[in-house]
Parts: sequence; structure tokens; C-alpha cells
Amino acid sequence: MTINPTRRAALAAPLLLGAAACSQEIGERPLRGADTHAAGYPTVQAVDYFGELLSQRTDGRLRLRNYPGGQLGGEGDTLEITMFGGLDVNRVNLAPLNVIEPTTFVPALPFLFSTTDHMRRSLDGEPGRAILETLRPHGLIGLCFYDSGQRSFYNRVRPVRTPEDLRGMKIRVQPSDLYVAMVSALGANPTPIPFGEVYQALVQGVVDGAENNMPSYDDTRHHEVARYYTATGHVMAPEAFVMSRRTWDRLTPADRDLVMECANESVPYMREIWDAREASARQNVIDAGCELIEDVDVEPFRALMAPVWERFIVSDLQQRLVRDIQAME
Ligand code: GTR
Repeated sequence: MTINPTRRAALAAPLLLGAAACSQEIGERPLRGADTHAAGYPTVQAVDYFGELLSQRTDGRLRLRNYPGGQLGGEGDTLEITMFGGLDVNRVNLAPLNVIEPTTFVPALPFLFSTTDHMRRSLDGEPGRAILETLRPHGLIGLCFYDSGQRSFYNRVRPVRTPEDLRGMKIRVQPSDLYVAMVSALGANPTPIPFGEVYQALVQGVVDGAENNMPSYDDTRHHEVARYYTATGHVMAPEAFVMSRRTWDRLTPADRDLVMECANESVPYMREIWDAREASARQNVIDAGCELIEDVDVEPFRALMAPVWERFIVSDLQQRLVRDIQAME
């Protein structure tokens, strides 16, 4: 993977940090992690919890220093840093992983999962494990998936009830071809922008809207600018918690088991916080005066997604994963 010049500056500081870190043994320094979300967001809390478990179970020998709020850069950048070993762990959405590993398109397919329960069972089960395993050749160990709810469209222009209402709108998407194709298929104009820059893009009218889950819509204050939220729930792609393979390879087998154990235990913890946060975020945005369009008929949206599935699901492995997930409904 090549790093373009504009990203070099963003990468430089943490890479230096990483170089210094690499000369120290694991255990002499804390493991370092990153999250694009602010402190207190459920993913950050889950990874902090993972760190606490790890520290308790090793009497502080293994501990974590997590850098939330996108301090170390956008998810694409921090993922590269993790692949190079400059960060030990990272919590990212599936979208930046789409760029490096095609199996990760599967759980990001629009309207693949029918319910939250279907999504959780699929990712806890064999399909989820198989997808995490495909990250290994890219220098990443997939530790676990966390919930990311249902992504839905919001905008500052008008209430959206049909794909027709979205037509021509400039919609921010995550930097992933799948999201670009999805929004194009709905007749809108996709604009890939890193998460941390979306608020300004909305304020300045660079984009008319975006799509995300309710806690992100609330937490980022996008709802202050884009008042219309339509519960399309089109994507239920999870969050991924990964470890750099370089770090993993330096752990003892017993420590690897412990890392996996603590990651797995952080999943139910995260889900509990997540469910509560979804409810409180919904209430917050209602209180803030946003218009929630929750009785939307999603069938016309779903009907336009066939070409997206066809374009991104091409290999035997991807097709098998899709079939297995559908069979678990
Ligand atoms: C959030 C997700 C972030 C990031 C963000 C985005 O739901 O938790 O990791 O992917 O969406 O839209 O960029």
C-alpha cells in the first residue's frame, strides 16, 4: 500500500511514536490504540474496558493507552499505521477495511441483515470469524466486532421518504467504493470525506447530508445542521477491533489467548452500552428539534441495491459468506 504525500504529515508523528515503541518490548510500555470517536462513545468505552481487563489479568504487565477523538488521524491513516506496527490496536469501522480486504464488503452490504439479532448472530458465528481471519495477511489480527447500529440518511434540505427525495443531493460517504456505489445507485451524489471533517462540510454546504447511526448523528452534532433523519437503516456494518500483527507476533501464546479473551468479553459489555446509547441519542435529537422520519418504506431503497451487491460480491468466498449469513436469518 502506498501513502500519498498529503497523508505523510498525518502519518509522521505516530510513526515516529511507533518506531520508538518498537524498540521497547511489549510490557515495558502500554499498548497503543486509536479511535475516531470522542471519549465516552461506546466503542471507546469498550476498548478501554478491554484494556482494564487486560491490565487486571496481568497485574498491569499488559496495559492500554487509547487515543480517542481522531487524535492520531482518520481511520484510513491509523489503519495503515497499525498495519505497519506503529499502533498496537485500533477500532475502526468496516469501511476502511473495505479498501484492503474484499470479504469486509459482505457485512457492509446494504440490507443484508434483517435485524440486530441477525447481525449479532452472524458476526459472533462462523461468518464473522471467517471475515476476521482474512485480515491476517494484511498485517492485522481481527479481535472482535462491535455494534454500529443501523446507518440511515440525514440531510439539511428536506425530509426524505423515497429515493426520489434523495435525488441530486450531495451525500457524504465514508471513503469506500461500496458506499460511493450505494449512494450513486440511489440517485444522489456521493462525496467521500473523513469522519472528522463532516461537520464542517455540512455547515459550509459542501454536502447536503450524510448517513450514519443515531449515536454518531447525535455525538458529532451533525444533527444541529442536518435536521432531517430518515430511518432507512440501509447498512448494519459493524465496527472492527484489530491488533497489529507485528504486536501479536511478539506476544506469548498465553498472552494472545488473554488478548482474545478480553476482546471477546468486551463485546457484550459494548452491546449493553450501545443499546442504551441508541435510545438516549434518539431522545437527544428529538429534544434538539430534529425531524425523525421513522415510518419510511425501505423497499424502494432496497430495490435499487441489486447492482451494488453484484458489483462487490464477486469471489466464491464472498458469495458463500453472503449465503451463510442469509441462512442464519
Ligand atoms: C461511525 C463509525 C466510525 C466511522 C464513522 C464514519 O458510525 O463508528 O468508525 O466509520 O461512522 O461515518 O466515518
